[in-house]
Amino acid sequence: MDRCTCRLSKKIAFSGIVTLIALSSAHAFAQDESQAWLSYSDRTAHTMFPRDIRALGTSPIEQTAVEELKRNLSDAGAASRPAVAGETVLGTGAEIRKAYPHVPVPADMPPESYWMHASGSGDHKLLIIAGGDERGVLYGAFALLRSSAAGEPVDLSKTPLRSEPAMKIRWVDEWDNANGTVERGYGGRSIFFDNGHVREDLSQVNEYARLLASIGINGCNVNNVNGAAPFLTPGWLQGLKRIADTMRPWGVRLAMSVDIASPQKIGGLKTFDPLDPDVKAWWANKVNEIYAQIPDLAGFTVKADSEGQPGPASYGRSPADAANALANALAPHGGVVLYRAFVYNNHLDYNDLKADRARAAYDIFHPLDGKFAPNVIVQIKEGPIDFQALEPVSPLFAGLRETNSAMELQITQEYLGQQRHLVYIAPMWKRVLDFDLRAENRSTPVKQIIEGKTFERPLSGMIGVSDVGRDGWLGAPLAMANLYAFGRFAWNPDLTPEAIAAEWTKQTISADPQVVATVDKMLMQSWPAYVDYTGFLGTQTLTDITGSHYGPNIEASERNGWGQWHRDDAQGIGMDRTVATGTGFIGQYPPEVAKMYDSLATCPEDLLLFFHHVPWNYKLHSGKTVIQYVYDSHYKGAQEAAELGAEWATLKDKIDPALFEDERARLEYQAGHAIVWRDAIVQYFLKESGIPDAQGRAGHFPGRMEAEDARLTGYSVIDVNPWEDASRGKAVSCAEKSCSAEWTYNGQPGRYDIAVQYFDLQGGTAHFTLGINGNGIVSWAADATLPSRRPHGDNSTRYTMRGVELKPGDVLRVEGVPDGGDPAALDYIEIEPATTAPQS
Ligand code: GCV
Repeated sequence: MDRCTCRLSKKIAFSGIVTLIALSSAHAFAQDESQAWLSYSDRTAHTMFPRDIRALGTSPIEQTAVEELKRNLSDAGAASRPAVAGETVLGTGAEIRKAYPHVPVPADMPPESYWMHASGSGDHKLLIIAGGDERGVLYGAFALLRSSAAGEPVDLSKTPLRSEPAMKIRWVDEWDNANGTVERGYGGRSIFFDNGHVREDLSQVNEYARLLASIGINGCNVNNVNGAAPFLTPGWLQGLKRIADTMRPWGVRLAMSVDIASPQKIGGLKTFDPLDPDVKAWWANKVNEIYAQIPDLAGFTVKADSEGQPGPASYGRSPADAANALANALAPHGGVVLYRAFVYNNHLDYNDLKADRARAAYDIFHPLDGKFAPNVIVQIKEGPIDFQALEPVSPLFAGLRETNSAMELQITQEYLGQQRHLVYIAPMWKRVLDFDLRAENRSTPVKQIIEGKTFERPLSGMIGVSDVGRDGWLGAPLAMANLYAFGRFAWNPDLTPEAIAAEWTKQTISADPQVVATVDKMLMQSWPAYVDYTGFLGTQTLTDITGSHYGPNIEASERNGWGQWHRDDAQGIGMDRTVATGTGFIGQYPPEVAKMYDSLATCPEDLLLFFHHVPWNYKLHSGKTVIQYVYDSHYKGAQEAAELGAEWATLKDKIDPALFEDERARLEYQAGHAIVWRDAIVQYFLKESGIPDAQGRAGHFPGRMEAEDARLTGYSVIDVNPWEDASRGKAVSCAEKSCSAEWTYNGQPGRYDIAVQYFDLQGGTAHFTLGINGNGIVSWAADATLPSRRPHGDNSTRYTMRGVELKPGDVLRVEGVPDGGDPAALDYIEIEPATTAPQS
């Protein structure tokens, strides 16, 4: 059966009634953020089903499914829904067939699939949820709960609902460290570990596994791919067993990252050469020891010969040698090895115009195609560099035809605003999934490759680096749409980002059509906006690539060994990756795609500078020059970021007030930080190219008054590094108890918004006051948690006071009071016509 007959875009109808979108006006606002899209609040969408619920089997997973349906019926808002008489019965296909021989359960249900059917009437309604196995039963239960959020009504008595996952491997990876920190995690400390141990309280692990199960995730790798060796020691294995036991009732299998040097690091061997017989024996024994405690361990993930992690290259062995050594140990137990293709040299020579990090994965893994054991899956990041704002698809997906492959995506927003910026990544993922690599000159979209269809691979899938933490999972409520979308795509990559956004919004925030339309619009706008203000025409995210990966830092990617280069100079910009004159990376793609990228005429312009080096005045198809595009796209991007806040403002009084205020503040911050990005990139490339902005914006800020030009008391002028992160490269910093900067206003009288641009550093909470003519009008604390302890684009922050009456001669004064390591540094103030109407 084609999985798209699954009709998940339909609401479920059961004997005529049956779906309800609860829009009670007596809001309980009971949703708890930790439940995310499973809050079952009275605002969100609900499906109705017969209230007597039972499972035919006794397995923990079937019992979990029953409990989840009951939880839905007993949660907030359920009382306002009419009850449906009759029975909801869950079981595997075999169990249902035995108990209800008349029910037409399909004979060919694959593992993890589900089938739902309704019959009967009055008090004898019967809703059947059958699973291809126990996990399928649980997925069916969650599909039932999701169904009213998913689309048009369908009568289950006439049209049973059937669905199966597109991909076998649907895992999340967590980069949690033994000490409880999470690498690239922005939602607080680990839910799994603390101070070198598995946490005593695993209740959040239980809730997380519930969320994962609801979107069909079947594996969770809990420890970081870096520094994994200690996790194989006996004490850790006992703790990991507890995690596995907690996730098992949700059908989520534990996986773990392993360090390929473990035989030496913790095993006492003199070598970790994967071909050494003692090393092989060590792995076999270790794996037996693990399975004795965790009989359903899903497998190992390996990062080797990458970013300082040890690897087989130390012994002249290949990734296949290393992967197979582990795979052979795991095979008797049914475990798999996810061997990461993120292997590259981070000491490349910038002066070598042929050097190219993008080439690494294909150069290393393509020659090994067919040499991996059947239970090895090569885990390939979606792009050839590293989760940038925009990259082309990795050519390796087409380069492995006799090897299992899976795609690694990042749910945590490392290079995408770290959850402080709203970026719904599903449209980017969709672009990757749908990209047709034209392998063998035929249609071979990436999604079909990782479904295992294209090259008939038995194992394949999607892995999302999630990095949840204890503070609201991803640390930002709307970022949870990304976790949700990841699972939904892994189940069905033919879904659209728009449909997924609507499903998520209806279940998480509200089923009110205006809310759904607005939130979905915002989500869909957010990634293009982020690309517009952070990295243009394929230059990737122009951030500090050796540090925080957050704010603007254009030179950080250049002139070092990391290879995230964009090669800009006074004449032009871009990496020449063509076959004839460049690094030859383009030649790694199948011929039709390579031809498209190789030619300036056919290369998609949003990736132009990823593939080509062009002069600043190179004309795009629109007739606009590249440098003018830089100016225009950044002004547009900052404007788009501001619009997100304006759209959200229309939802006041329509959604949970706490959520409204939380996201309002986030979007206000984002709009300010988008201006930091815009100004950094625009002023940097204005200086570099020497070509002015045809619209006169770049380098001209009519309403801006620089801190270094103010009458300063206590403040000293400092150079900001990198210079582009401050207006004109300078700011003022306070080494006294308190300092002030004063400007005299000389513009037209009227109502204005006054923005104060300051640096909110870690290590203290500075305080600021903005005053006019000696009267303080507003104070605020610089108490955000932003990367870095010195002033630059990571922590440049904007506070805006709106609707202030000003007349010529008014004296504006900002007072800064440093605290600890935060010197209350100031960049400028900016006075712009008020954006809000006066209060009547
Ligand atoms: C786990 C990027 C990240 C690293 C990460 C690495 C990887 O380089 O910045 O934090 O390390 O990718 O995927 O292994």
